Amino acid sequence: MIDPKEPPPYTYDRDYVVMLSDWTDEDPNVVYHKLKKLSHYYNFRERTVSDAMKEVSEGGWKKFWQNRGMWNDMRMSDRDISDVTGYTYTFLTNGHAPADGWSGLFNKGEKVLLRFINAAAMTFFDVRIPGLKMTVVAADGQYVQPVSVDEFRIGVAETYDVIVEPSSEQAYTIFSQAIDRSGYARGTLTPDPAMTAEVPPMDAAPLLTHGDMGMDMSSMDHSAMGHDMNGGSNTSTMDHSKMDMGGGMKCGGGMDMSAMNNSNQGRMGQREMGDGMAGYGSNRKVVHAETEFGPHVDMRSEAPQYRLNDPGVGLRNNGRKVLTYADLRNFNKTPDPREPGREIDLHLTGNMSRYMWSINGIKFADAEPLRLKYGERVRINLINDTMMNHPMHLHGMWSDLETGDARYIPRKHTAIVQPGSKISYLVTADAKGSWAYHCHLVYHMLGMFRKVVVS
Ligand SMILES: [Cu+2]
Repeated sequence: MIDPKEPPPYTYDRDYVVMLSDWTDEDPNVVYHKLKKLSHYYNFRERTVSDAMKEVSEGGWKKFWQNRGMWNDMRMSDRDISDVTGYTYTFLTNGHAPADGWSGLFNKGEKVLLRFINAAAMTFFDVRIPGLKMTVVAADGQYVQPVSVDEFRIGVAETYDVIVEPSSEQAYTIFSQAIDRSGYARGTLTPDPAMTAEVPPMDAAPLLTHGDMGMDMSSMDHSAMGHDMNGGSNTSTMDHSKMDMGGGMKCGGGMDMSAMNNSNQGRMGQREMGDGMAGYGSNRKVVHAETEFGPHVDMRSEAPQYRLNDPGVGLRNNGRKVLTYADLRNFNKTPDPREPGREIDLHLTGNMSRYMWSINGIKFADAEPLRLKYGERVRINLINDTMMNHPMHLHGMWSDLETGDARYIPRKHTAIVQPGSKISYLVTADAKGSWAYHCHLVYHMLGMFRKVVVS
């Protein structure tokens, strides 16, 4: 443990590191080759006949066909959440499988600091401790203004420090569900090593929405935004005639949105992206580079949005207060208040059926390094043109994540870019040398990777 020079801006009576990870006995090369051959290899959540009958009985045949037709036309699945799942992974808390579980002791009335680290290869976790509020005090090791939550999503390589204050003589479960609900990691906070707590049931497997695919929601019922699509209501309000799904569709398992872009050119050209979102970075319209067109990219977000206050797929409207990036404000003033001198757009791209990943359509092996001038302040806009969450990790320099308040911009080293969304951060190029910049999902980083050179 490295102790800070100055004492932290909070007190606690004891602390634990809580490291979450995913373990498989399969050789990682075997896992990768399975994904290359069949990107859905580990996903058993595709729809079944009984799902379909349930949907029909709830919404009727007409709605059913509208929904299914839409997803099938796009050759996509709204259940495509994780590449590698609990089918092969066991999810661990400090190295312990859920059955035995790790436990940490406390005395009633103590303030316990839990330092969560997501050290998984491929898994996002949704963490909560039923019966306890968690006060988030640091993100990626940097102090933030305290925020009280019931739950938070932690991407691979992110860290969150939270304080809990168990006030009764009982055990509590640290429950960390995998994002696709294919399993969970379990820990216990307890006043007595012999005492454990109930493990809650996992939430339902999440479904992706049209917003998660970066689609324009303006023709949709806005009150429905932010809800997971539940075999029902949303699609029916979409104007299908605006979505030319015809000619441009090829590729299995993916969606070529170029047809859609073309048919919407006029309308999209006038649309200001991110309007009314001051403090959330650039207002420039999203443009897809030439390199983003080709067989190696099977989806481009039509209208990616800043969704900082969106807890993300599977966590929306679950009745709990879930941490979002919009809640993160630096405990201290923005370290470098300069306006950025320039902006760099990086599109996170891929072809999911071929399991190829890239940035701006160019995989690492073919990419030029990203060059920053020593001392400059730049804005990096990350646009997610895929259906997956990507935890983007920049080495060597901080990512000052624009979460809404320019005076207290939180510093992170890893930031989740939600599917079909965009985020921006400011970087002060204060470290000369060559740095790695990549998605932290191990099977994505071969292609979704850039070298950054500061000189
Ligand atoms: Cu990724």
